[in-house]
Order: sequence, then C-alpha cells, then structure tokens
Amino acid sequence: MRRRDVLELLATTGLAAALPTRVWGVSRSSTGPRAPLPIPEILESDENGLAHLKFQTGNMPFLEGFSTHTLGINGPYLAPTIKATRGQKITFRVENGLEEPVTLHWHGLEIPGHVDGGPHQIIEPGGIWTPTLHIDQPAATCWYHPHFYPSTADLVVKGLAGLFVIEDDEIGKLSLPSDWGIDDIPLVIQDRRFTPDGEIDYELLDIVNVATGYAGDKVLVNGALYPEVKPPAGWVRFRMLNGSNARSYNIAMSDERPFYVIGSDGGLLSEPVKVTSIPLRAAERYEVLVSTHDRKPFEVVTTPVQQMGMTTPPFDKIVPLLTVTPSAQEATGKMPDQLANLPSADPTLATVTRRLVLAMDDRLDGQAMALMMERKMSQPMADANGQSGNDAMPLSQDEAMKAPKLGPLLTREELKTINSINGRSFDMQHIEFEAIQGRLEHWIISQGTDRMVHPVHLHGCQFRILSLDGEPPPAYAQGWKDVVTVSGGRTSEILVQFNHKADANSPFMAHCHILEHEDTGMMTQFIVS
Ligand SMILES: [Cu+2]
Repeated sequence: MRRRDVLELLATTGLAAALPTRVWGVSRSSTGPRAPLPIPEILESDENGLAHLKFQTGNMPFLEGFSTHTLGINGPYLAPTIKATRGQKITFRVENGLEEPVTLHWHGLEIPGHVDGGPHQIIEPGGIWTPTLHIDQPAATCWYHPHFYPSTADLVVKGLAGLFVIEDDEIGKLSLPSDWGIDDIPLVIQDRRFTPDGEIDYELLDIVNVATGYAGDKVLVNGALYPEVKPPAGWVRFRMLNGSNARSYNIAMSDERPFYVIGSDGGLLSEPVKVTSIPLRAAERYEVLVSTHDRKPFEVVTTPVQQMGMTTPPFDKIVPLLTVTPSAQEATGKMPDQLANLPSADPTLATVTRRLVLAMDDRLDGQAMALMMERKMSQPMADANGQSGNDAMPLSQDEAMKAPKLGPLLTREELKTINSINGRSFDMQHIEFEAIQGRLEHWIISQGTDRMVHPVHLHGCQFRILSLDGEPPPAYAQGWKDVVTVSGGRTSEILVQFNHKADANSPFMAHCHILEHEDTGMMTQFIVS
C-alpha cells in the first residue's frame, strides 16, 4: 500500500483525524462511590543529602474484581514525587529490585550526561546506581522514568514513572497554590488497555503499536480510573503530565470554563495565559490554575485530537478524566499577574544550525492501516444496550470494499529497527554530532514521508520553541520546553543551548517520546564538549 493511498484511506475511514466535535455536557459514566484521586507521596533527600528509590513489582486493583501485575518505585505503581530546591545536591540510591535491567532518566533536568540516566547507565537486576544531581535550574515540574533500550515503553506502561518537582526562591514569592494534594494537585495522565483477565495489555512488536504508538481505551489519573478530587474553593493548581506512551490529549473543563497556563515543561511562563483547552502531547507538562470560586463541580476532560490511531472510541468523543467537586473550604493561593522573567528567544544569536529528520519505514503505516481496518472488521457489533465495545465500530460495507489487501508483513526482527532519525535507526555506538557547551544552536526538526505525531524530546537542556508545526508557538508554548512536536509533515524549530557536558560513554539522547517509536529506533545521541 502506497503512502498516498494510506492518506486517502485515513480521510475516508475515520481511523485518524476526527474533527473535534463540540459535544459538551459530559454524562457521568459512574454514579456510585468514586475513587478519590490518589496523590503521590513527596520524597525529599534526608539530612545526608540522600534519597532512596527502589524498583519493585506490585499489584493494583485498577478494575473491579481484578488484581493487575504492575511495576513501581517505592510502591506498587508509579513513584513518589521527588521535591528538590534549586542549589541543592541530592544523591540517589537507586536499587533495581526487578529481574530485568533498567535505567532511570531524569526527564527535564539540566544535568551532565553521566548522571542523566539514559540507555548507557544500566542498572542490572539487584544492582544499585548512585548518581549525585546538582539541581540548578528554575522551578519546574519535571519527571523521571526508565530509559532502557529497547524496553522503555514496556517498563513505563507497567507503571514506572514519577514527578520531579523543582522549587526556587522566585516561585516561593508568588503565593501560588502550593498545598500538595489540596490546592496543588499533580495529574499523571496515562491511557491503558487491559486483557480479559485484567492485566495491562502490551506488546511492543505489534505493527500497529510500532506505527501509531500504544493506544489504551481507558485513562488512569495518578493510577486511578476516572477519580474525583475535592479541592477548596479558589485557585486550584493542576500539574499535568502526559505520562502516556503515545496518546495526545486535548485538556479542557466540561463546562468550558477558562483556565490559566502558568508553566510549561521547564518552568513558569512570563505571565498566565488564558485558554479553554490545551494540547498535551506525550511527555509534556503544563501547570494550570483553575478557578473553583463558584463551588460548582465540573470534569477535567479530553476532547478528540488529530492523531492516527487515537480517535477510536471512546476517544472519538469527549472523555472525562477527573471529577472536580469543590469543598466547603477556602483556598488561599493566588494567581499573580507576572510570573517569571524569560530571556527573549532570538534565533539570530545562534551560531550552529542542525537538522533532525524523524522517519518511519514506508511500509509501516500502510501495513498498520490495513491491520487496523482488519481488526475493525472483526469487532463485535454494539450490544443490546447500544454500548459499543472497547474498540472501533464495525466497518461499513463501503469501508470494507476499500480495505487494502495485506502483503507479506514486516517481521518482528524488521520492526525492531523500522524507525530512524537522520537515516539511521538507533545505534548505541553511533554519535550523531558533537555540540559545544554554552553555544546557542538553532534546530530544525522535521519528519519523513509519514504524517504521524512525533513529540521530540532532547536530554540535557531546556529549549525555546521558535516555530511549532510551521506556525509561531502559542503563548503557552513560548516558555521553557523539553518536548516539541512535529506532525502532518510540517517542521518545528527550536533555540537550544547545552550547559552540561556529555561524553561518548554517556551521551545525551534526542528522540521521539512516542515510546514505541523510540524503542524501534527513532532516537539518536550526541555529545557535549
Ligand atoms: Cu514518533
């Protein structure tokens, strides 16, 4: 199947790019008692500057009547929220209690390559890794997760991820809501799919997964399905992380109330930005303030996004993620007019230009499309109550006529290296380029002939977006970022400076944060001298 045929098929089958339908007024999917939103515990270093993290296996009651095998750090699922202050040095004692190798990457932290936790800093089963991090960057909501090649996707989907919150003196003066779990509320948003016996349904080397990334049909927030939170009335701060392997969300409030973006991946914006919805791509974080002054309950929802493979039900409509029911208490946090001083992002100051081209094998999306249609055809019809199944609706006769015939499928061996950057599938031995510490660089990031969404993440830095899919970045994306998306065959540009060194034994990574793309080769590495 040729790529042009794929694009035509996409336009006619509704398997991609459903236009957002404005179907506000979410019907609550549950009327019984609701799970309270779990709040991850805070972990700070002890008096000796030490903090302990242990990878472990666990069980979670995600679905009624089932116990799901999971992975976690210091607990059965997800990980504690690490809190550190600018200027602090923390030594982590990271113990691998699993029977497989891992690494632990501090996503968004500006630290040298040898403590970055990329694919080269392997912690063997039973092993211990003790990196010392010198925290020296503005206040931000970062995160941490394994980065072992090629099993990052499998490790993260089973539960290995946590937030890493950095504080500094400036943010301390702003009187933002900061009562953890009360009016300062983390939201780790992750889609999952379960097998009939309640296990997390995951297989990396499946053609559809490798092409579109993993698509769950349920959303967990901090490890709970559609939970409820009861904050005080006033300004409530949500620290949102898209911790999904691949899925993009478009976050909004069910009653269309506006909210204010105060921070992006790497820290505060210069001033709050009023929005009624915000896209949240894999690995992105946004901090927002929502007013609950009116004490009316509402839902945090996701509306349909344009991303291949991510518009099958229930995501063809608005999906509620979390119910917000304000309590009788009064909140005390404020929304300041001014937040942070950001330097201007002037591309004429850059002395180096680099190009990054993220590519997928030409056969991959065609075969994935054909398989998706085949699976769609084998879906059971909607049941007597009119409830459709977990997946797509059956194909219409017209769609079935157009369904492509499958040729010889890509083998598992071929899938392992099917994706690439700059013409090369990830190679632990290959260094793509050398950057010079402290020099300003202009990066032009594009994709090959595919039209997928690629949220690109760079290690060792925070950058500024100059253009996002060919357009000037919206105000909420003009602050510090470590993820920039390219999609639809367009180009994005960033201004970046690497302030920390990384040698060939522990290079920095540049990769797509759709973890299935990353684990099948859409990653490259560079050094900073
Ligand atoms: Cu990608």
